[in-house]
Amino acid sequence: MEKTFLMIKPDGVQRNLIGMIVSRFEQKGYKLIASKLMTITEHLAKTHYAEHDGKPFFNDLVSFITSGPVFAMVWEGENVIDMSRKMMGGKTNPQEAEIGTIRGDYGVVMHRNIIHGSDSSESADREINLFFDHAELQQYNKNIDNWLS
Ligand code: IDP
Repeated sequence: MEKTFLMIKPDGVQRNLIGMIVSRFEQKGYKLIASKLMTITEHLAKTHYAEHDGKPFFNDLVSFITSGPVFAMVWEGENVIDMSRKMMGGKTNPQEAEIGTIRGDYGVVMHRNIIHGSDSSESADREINLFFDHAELQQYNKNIDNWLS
Protein backbone atom coordinates (compact mmCIF):
# COMPACT_ATOMS: atom_id res chain seq x y z
CA MET A 1 0.00 0.00 0.00
CA GLU A 2 1.25 3.50 -0.86
CA LYS A 3 2.86 5.53 1.93
CA THR A 4 3.67 9.20 2.29
CA PHE A 5 5.53 11.44 4.68
CA LEU A 6 3.61 14.43 6.06
CA MET A 7 4.93 16.93 8.57
CA ILE A 8 3.12 19.69 10.43
CA LYS A 9 5.64 22.52 10.47
CA PRO A 10 6.47 24.63 13.57
CA ASP A 11 3.79 27.21 12.67
CA GLY A 12 1.10 24.51 12.51
CA VAL A 13 2.19 23.11 15.89
CA GLN A 14 2.23 26.58 17.49
CA ARG A 15 -1.21 27.36 16.08
CA ASN A 16 -2.76 24.20 17.57
CA LEU A 17 -3.54 22.65 14.19
CA ILE A 18 -2.19 19.12 14.86
CA GLY A 19 -5.54 17.60 15.85
CA MET A 20 -7.45 19.19 12.97
CA ILE A 21 -4.90 18.07 10.39
CA VAL A 22 -4.70 14.51 11.72
CA SER A 23 -8.51 14.43 11.70
CA ARG A 24 -8.70 15.42 8.04
CA PHE A 25 -6.50 12.55 6.95
CA GLU A 26 -8.22 10.08 9.27
CA GLN A 27 -11.64 11.12 8.04
CA LYS A 28 -10.53 10.93 4.41
CA GLY A 29 -9.84 7.25 5.04
CA TYR A 30 -6.07 7.17 5.32
CA LYS A 31 -4.24 5.18 7.98
CA LEU A 32 -1.70 6.71 10.34
CA ILE A 33 1.19 4.26 10.68
CA ALA A 34 3.77 6.43 12.48
CA SER A 35 3.98 9.84 14.13
CA LYS A 36 6.16 11.82 16.50
CA LEU A 37 6.60 15.32 17.86
CA MET A 38 10.25 16.20 17.36
CA THR A 39 12.66 19.06 16.89
CA ILE A 40 14.58 18.89 13.64
CA THR A 41 18.35 19.34 13.82
CA GLU A 42 20.05 21.70 11.40
CA HIS A 43 21.68 18.69 9.74
CA LEU A 44 18.35 16.93 9.19
CA ALA A 45 16.76 20.17 7.90
CA LYS A 46 19.53 20.64 5.36
CA THR A 47 19.32 17.02 4.24
CA HIS A 48 15.52 17.08 3.98
CA TYR A 49 15.54 20.32 1.96
CA ALA A 50 18.79 19.59 0.04
CA GLU A 51 17.10 20.28 -3.32
CA HIS A 52 16.69 23.93 -2.25
CA ASP A 53 20.30 24.40 -1.12
CA GLY A 54 21.63 27.60 -2.70
CA LYS A 55 18.22 29.21 -3.23
CA PRO A 56 17.67 32.64 -1.66
CA PHE A 57 15.16 31.33 0.90
CA PHE A 58 17.22 28.26 1.94
CA ASN A 59 18.74 29.67 5.15
CA ASP A 60 15.39 31.12 6.31
CA LEU A 61 13.73 27.79 5.54
CA VAL A 62 16.28 25.89 7.65
CA SER A 63 15.92 28.40 10.53
CA PHE A 64 12.12 28.19 10.39
CA ILE A 65 11.86 24.40 10.25
CA THR A 66 14.27 24.03 13.21
CA SER A 67 12.64 26.84 15.25
CA GLY A 68 10.30 24.58 17.23
CA PRO A 69 8.80 21.11 17.28
CA VAL A 70 7.26 19.60 14.17
CA PHE A 71 4.79 16.73 14.03
CA ALA A 72 6.15 14.09 11.66
CA MET A 73 3.82 11.42 10.28
CA VAL A 74 3.63 8.51 7.89
CA TRP A 75 0.25 7.85 6.28
CA GLU A 76 -0.82 4.91 4.19
CA GLY A 77 -3.59 4.43 1.61
CA GLU A 78 -4.71 4.39 -2.00
CA ASN A 79 -2.99 7.18 -3.95
CA VAL A 80 -2.09 8.89 -0.66
CA ILE A 81 0.86 10.83 -2.12
CA ASP A 82 -1.11 12.78 -4.73
CA MET A 83 -4.29 13.01 -2.66
CA SER A 84 -2.53 14.40 0.41
CA ARG A 85 -0.88 17.08 -1.77
CA LYS A 86 -4.39 18.01 -2.98
CA MET A 87 -5.67 18.08 0.60
CA MET A 88 -2.74 20.34 1.54
CA GLY A 89 -3.74 22.79 -1.19
CA GLY A 90 -1.82 21.80 -4.31
CA LYS A 91 0.21 25.01 -4.23
CA THR A 92 3.22 25.95 -2.11
CA ASN A 93 1.89 29.47 -1.57
CA PRO A 94 -1.19 29.47 0.70
CA GLN A 95 -2.46 32.54 -1.19
CA GLU A 96 -2.87 30.31 -4.25
CA ALA A 97 -4.27 27.27 -2.45
CA GLU A 98 -8.02 26.73 -2.71
CA ILE A 99 -10.22 27.39 0.29
CA GLY A 100 -11.19 24.02 1.74
CA THR A 101 -7.58 22.80 1.72
CA ILE A 102 -5.17 22.95 4.66
CA ARG A 103 -2.92 25.69 3.27
CA GLY A 104 -5.93 27.48 1.75
CA ASP A 105 -7.84 27.52 5.02
CA TYR A 106 -5.03 28.14 7.51
CA GLY A 107 -1.95 29.47 5.71
CA VAL A 108 -1.30 33.12 4.94
CA VAL A 109 2.28 33.42 3.67
CA MET A 110 4.61 31.22 1.62
CA HIS A 111 7.28 30.79 4.28
CA ARG A 112 4.73 29.66 6.91
CA ASN A 113 2.62 27.20 4.99
CA ILE A 114 1.70 24.83 7.85
CA ILE A 115 2.45 21.44 6.34
CA HIS A 116 4.94 19.48 4.26
CA GLY A 117 4.01 16.49 2.12
CA SER A 118 6.09 14.26 -0.14
CA ASP A 119 5.56 15.03 -3.83
CA SER A 120 6.53 11.67 -5.41
CA SER A 121 7.05 8.07 -4.40
CA GLU A 122 10.83 8.61 -4.53
CA SER A 123 10.64 11.56 -2.12
CA ALA A 124 8.17 9.68 0.10
CA ASP A 125 10.62 6.75 0.46
CA ARG A 126 13.53 9.09 1.05
CA GLU A 127 11.72 11.25 3.60
CA ILE A 128 10.16 8.34 5.52
CA ASN A 129 13.65 6.83 5.87
CA LEU A 130 15.13 10.16 6.94
CA PHE A 131 12.64 10.69 9.74
CA PHE A 132 11.69 7.17 10.88
CA ASP A 133 13.32 3.84 11.59
CA HIS A 134 11.63 0.98 9.80
CA ALA A 135 10.60 -0.48 13.19
CA GLU A 136 8.60 2.67 13.97
CA LEU A 137 6.20 2.00 11.08
CA GLN A 138 3.15 0.10 12.32
CA GLN A 139 1.47 -2.56 10.25
CA TYR A 140 -2.10 -3.14 11.34
CA ASN A 141 -5.57 -3.79 10.01
CA LYS A 142 -8.75 -1.94 10.81
CA ASN A 143 -12.21 -3.38 10.29
CA ILE A 144 -13.05 -0.29 8.27
CA ASP A 145 -10.40 -1.13 5.64
CA ASN A 146 -12.95 -3.06 3.57
CA TRP A 147 -15.09 0.05 3.28
CA LEU A 148 -12.19 2.04 1.84
CA SER A 149 -11.05 -0.22 -1.00
P1 IDP B 1 6.19 22.29 -1.20
O1 IDP B 1 6.31 22.39 0.29
O2 IDP B 1 4.86 22.80 -1.70
O3 IDP B 1 6.53 20.91 -1.74
P2 IDP B 1 8.80 23.17 -2.18
O4 IDP B 1 9.02 23.84 -3.51
O5 IDP B 1 9.33 21.79 -2.01
O6 IDP B 1 7.26 23.28 -1.84
O7 IDP B 1 9.47 24.13 -1.08
C1 IDP B 1 9.73 23.67 0.20
C2 IDP B 1 9.36 24.74 1.19
O8 IDP B 1 10.25 25.86 1.01
C3 IDP B 1 7.97 25.35 0.99
O9 IDP B 1 6.96 24.59 1.60
C4 IDP B 1 8.12 26.71 1.62
O10 IDP B 1 8.02 26.61 3.04
C5 IDP B 1 9.55 27.07 1.27
N1 IDP B 1 9.61 27.87 0.06
C6 IDP B 1 9.55 27.45 -1.22
N2 IDP B 1 9.66 28.47 -2.08
C7 IDP B 1 9.82 29.58 -1.32
C8 IDP B 1 10.01 30.96 -1.63
O11 IDP B 1 10.04 31.37 -2.79
N3 IDP B 1 10.13 31.80 -0.56
C9 IDP B 1 10.09 31.37 0.73
N4 IDP B 1 9.92 30.07 1.05
C10 IDP B 1 9.79 29.19 0.04
